[in-house]
Amino acid sequence: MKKNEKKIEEMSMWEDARKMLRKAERDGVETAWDRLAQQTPHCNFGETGICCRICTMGPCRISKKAPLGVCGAGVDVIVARNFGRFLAGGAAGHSDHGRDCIEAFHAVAHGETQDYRIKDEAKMLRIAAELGVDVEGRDLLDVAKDLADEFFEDFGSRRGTIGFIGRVPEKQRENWKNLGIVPRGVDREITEMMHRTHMGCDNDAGNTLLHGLRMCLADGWSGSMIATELSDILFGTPSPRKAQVNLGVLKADQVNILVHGHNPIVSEKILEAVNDPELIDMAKKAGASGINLAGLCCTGNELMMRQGIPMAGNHLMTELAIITGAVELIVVDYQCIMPSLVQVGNCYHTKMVTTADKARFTGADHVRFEMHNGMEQARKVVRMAIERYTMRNQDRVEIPVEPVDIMTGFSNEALLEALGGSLTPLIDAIKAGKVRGAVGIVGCNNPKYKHDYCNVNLARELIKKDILVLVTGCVTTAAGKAGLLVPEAIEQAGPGLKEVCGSLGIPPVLHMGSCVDNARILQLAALLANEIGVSIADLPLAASSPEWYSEKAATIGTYAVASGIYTHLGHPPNITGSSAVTELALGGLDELVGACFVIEPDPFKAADLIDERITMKRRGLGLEE
Ligand code: XCC
Ligand code: SF4
Repeated sequence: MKKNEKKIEEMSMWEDARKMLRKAERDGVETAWDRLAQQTPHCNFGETGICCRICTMGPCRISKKAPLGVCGAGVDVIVARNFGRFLAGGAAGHSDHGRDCIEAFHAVAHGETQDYRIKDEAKMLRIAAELGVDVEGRDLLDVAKDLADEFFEDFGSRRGTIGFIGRVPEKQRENWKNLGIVPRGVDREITEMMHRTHMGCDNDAGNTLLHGLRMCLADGWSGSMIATELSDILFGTPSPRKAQVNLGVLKADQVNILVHGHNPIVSEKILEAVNDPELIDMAKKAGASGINLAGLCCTGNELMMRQGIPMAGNHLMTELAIITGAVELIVVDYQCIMPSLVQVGNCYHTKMVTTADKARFTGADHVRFEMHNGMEQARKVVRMAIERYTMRNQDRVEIPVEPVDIMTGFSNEALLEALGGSLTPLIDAIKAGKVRGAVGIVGCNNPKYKHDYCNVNLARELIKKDILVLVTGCVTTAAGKAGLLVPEAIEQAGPGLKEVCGSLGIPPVLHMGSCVDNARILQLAALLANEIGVSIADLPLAASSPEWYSEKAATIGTYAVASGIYTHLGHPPNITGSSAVTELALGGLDELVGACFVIEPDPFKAADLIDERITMKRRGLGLEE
């Protein structure tokens, strides 16, 4: 028992997680940490990226005795191809989510749905005008039809470049042109990556990776950016508001529903349904005091940013949330949903419901969400949850902690408003060294780390150094639980950041949204660069994903680097079998795009490395001796 106690303390830094891990042991429930132990040690060929399964002359794995695959491919080519396909998976994930947003918007524009509408008309008109759609004196829905078509065009291959290319600082665009990495279309770049990495195509590791940059740029500046902008248009542009985080947001006496996944198209409707008086009445008849909706992962971020609904947890909390025994139903769309949730749910009374045909889980109930029936389906899901409540065993319920308050909702629009309408105060603060720079800490959890330890400590260290921190994705919940997402957190910041954030009444760590919302950070970086008249690569900025796990996180890191933002990762992707690929990622890219990756598992050392880089960039701008 004592030994396990220690083990559990090493698994997560949080009390709510530890208590649920102990409960999992008592209840005989297996979690990701147990399965990681079963999978350790990992296959060395896989971990270093030197196993090729691209054709059936293989599979081939590279060793001293066998340095070439059957076709003659060497280790650099094999690693580059594997990594290229890894990045393609991430780009496809975000960008297909973006496409789903366009389909929803298209359906609204064409009057094919009553369940969705244009909520931020001003933003829609602004973006339509930005992309060259005629807006003067036209009917709103006509503009929307044209804008939907504009966005759809970004996915094809008929155009020379993606639509938002105008947002990229000119110096940078020129550089991309010279390198041949201006992104053309989202689907085109992803398809081309699959083509290039077919046997017998791109057999030059550097060339494959350059295309990887282009593909990831298409994800960041198009697929993800479209997802963000359209979600704002359909559901409202986030503005600062309060919310709460951790497992304490679950309510022992209410019907608890969790939304998990990424796309607000589903979760926004569930939120509407839980506020339906008829359904609340039904819940009361079933013996509950009400219906409680909480989020997980990125769709949780989306709802928290716009509507202030509470966040139950991040990636590694998803199984643990069910282990509270208090969750009636978990409704998911896609991405980052562990298949194990079905089994964990079966250990309690928790029903899992899938909504997207492209993400079905054996053992879950499928309630297909379509544009025309979103509201009806959402009500159905909520009714299912209420029925489940009568099956709950209250003796098995344990809600481990009290919730923690946070502040959320920092879209660029909101940030600009907080700054009084222009970036000048922020730029002045950067010039004066009060805010020495900014770092986006983004991404996931990974059971290979002590859960959230690196996410939280990196954020803490950076704000101490007067570096503003922006968070998205699963780092949000980590920062929130650590008390960093409230204005009072300025007490933990360095004197300059404390002064600036204190006078604006904002936290030193700002929540900017979900994973696709990293596009907000790109846009902010571009706005700053344009305002100062430099390229993004010249700015004192960095990005970090300390505990990343997913293909999407690697894609985000790659578009950050390709956009000129120095990017820290806690551990490398599966590329270390090739020194050529590794050296390019960790250094060579700096000469090409003005930024590269850096790997450092220790958050304190990582903070120092990032700090050095920011100092270097400040010197480059003449801001520091
Ligand atoms: Fe997934 Fe977006 Fe990672 Fe969290 S942070 S584990 S990718 S939910 Ni993007
Ligand atoms: Fe082996 Fe070449 Fe086929 Fe890869 S593409 S499996 S290295 S023969």
